[in-house]
Amino acid sequence: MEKDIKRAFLAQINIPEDTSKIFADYAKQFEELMMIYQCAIQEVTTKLEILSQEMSVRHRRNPIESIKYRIKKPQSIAEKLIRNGKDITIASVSENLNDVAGVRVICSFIDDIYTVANMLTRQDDVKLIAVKDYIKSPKPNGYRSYHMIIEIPVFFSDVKQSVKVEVQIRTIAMDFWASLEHQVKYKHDIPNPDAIAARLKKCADVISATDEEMQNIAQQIELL
Ligand code: 0O2
Repeated sequence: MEKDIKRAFLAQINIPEDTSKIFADYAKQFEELMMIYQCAIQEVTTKLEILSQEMSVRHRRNPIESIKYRIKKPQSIAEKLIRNGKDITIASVSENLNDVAGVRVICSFIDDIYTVANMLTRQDDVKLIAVKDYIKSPKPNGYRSYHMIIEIPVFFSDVKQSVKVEVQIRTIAMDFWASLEHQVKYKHDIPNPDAIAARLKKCADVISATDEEMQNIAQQIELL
């Protein structure tokens, strides 16, 4: 069943047309897998929305500014599997990729990031698989964000399935930076990319200092 999965991926990214039955079967399996990830995203965003609603009513302020989500595109799924030397099969997607389902939480202050991470991971149906703290250890390019891989149960008509979701938590300023840097990364006709990277790194440092100072001010006026 697995041997020609690549064609199903290609179908998803609309490269060659093929009408064979086997091709349709793989495409269907891929669609089902994406449905499972979509449902997992719904579970996690619902948890976060409930926390946000509760914090708005019961507490002085809500640490969650906004919630975004995305399913990784078939082309990016295939590219990442190839980059990591993994098989291009349906089974390989769930075995080797942790970030097909992605949820991003935007907070005002740095401390809010850790508050939200704790509120989510202490729920007893949330299993924490891995953490990457790019705030305490920023990437060399200046990228800052708190990443968690969590596993949550999704209840279908006949089965309970554990699904991995990548949760990225960052401040408004970190998100602003990451979205420009992401666009730069995928633009290949930039003259003098090293100079742009250096300017972005400078912005990341300014943003980090600003995030810290904003938090200090908020603490001093007892907002936090
Ligand atoms: P997209 O477009 O968001 O799908 P791993 O998954 O652990 O094997 P990986 O993928 O390097 O290894 O994990 P990591 O470092 O946790 O990064 C995962 C995601 O974080 C990326 O997904 C980006 O969304 C974001 N990210 C990480 N580093 C950077 C960075 O330097 N700049 C920006 N703008 N975002 C970053 P994808 O798959 O790269 O992209």
